[in-house]
Amino acid sequence: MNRAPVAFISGASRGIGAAIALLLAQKGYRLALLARNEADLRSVAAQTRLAATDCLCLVADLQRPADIETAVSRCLAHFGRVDVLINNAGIGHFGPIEKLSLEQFQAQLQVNVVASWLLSKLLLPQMHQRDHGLLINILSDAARRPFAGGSTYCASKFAQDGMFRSLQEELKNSSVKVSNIYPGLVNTYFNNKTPSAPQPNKLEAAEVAVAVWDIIARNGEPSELHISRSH
Ligand code: NJP
Repeated sequence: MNRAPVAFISGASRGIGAAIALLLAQKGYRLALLARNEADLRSVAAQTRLAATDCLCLVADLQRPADIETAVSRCLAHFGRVDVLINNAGIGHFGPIEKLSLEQFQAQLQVNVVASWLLSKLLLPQMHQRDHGLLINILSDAARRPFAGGSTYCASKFAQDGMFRSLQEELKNSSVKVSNIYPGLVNTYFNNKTPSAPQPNKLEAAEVAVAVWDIIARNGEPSELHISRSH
């Protein structure tokens, strides 16, 4: 029986999620990678397999609860367990409220808030059963810092913050841990077709991945981590 631990990473087709996948593959993790873009997902999976990891691609749209349920079922059927859930996927719609649509706000809440709640709900029972597990959530400094043009993004990140801090309270007497990471700006594709131009005030996705690994290596400590370059 393969005893290598399993990580489930949402939003693993690029950016921070892909960087986490590559690092965890090097650390000996088996991986379930979720995103919509199958070609991008397979390209990340191919890179993780260079580290000889067992990697399952889960093509799913986090705006669709049925996709999420199918992805979790496929993952548990394949691996039998998930040790670490990384709620990373996120979208951002920015701008004055008059320029934003209700559909954008709803998508923002669905992907960032509802999907990470549902993934946690579906994967927690098997963690409780084994009395072992870790949830790592990629939030944002925008979860504590409102800014002009951030009405929908900040709403989603404040909501995730409240949700996962509540979950920390709910699980405080359990062996399952919840840790929240609050990055500042990161050099990724976020909201773009191409990666943003590297800027010295931005973190690299690989630095966020290292923070994730440090938390895994310390079994969920710290429960809250803020990382950024200067703004
Ligand atoms: O973004 P990006 P990041 N269903 O755009 C996936 C937070 N953060 O890595 O579906 C399923 O490169 C998408 O895949 P695809 C941020 O809020 C960032 O920067 O194939 N998957 C891709 O893999 C977010 O929570 C910054 O398009 C969906 C991934 O999500 C996290 O970091 C600063 C999906 C997004 O990759 C990762 O963002 C900060 C859907 N409906 C916090 N929609 C920053 N970059 O500056 C998207 O404080 N995905």
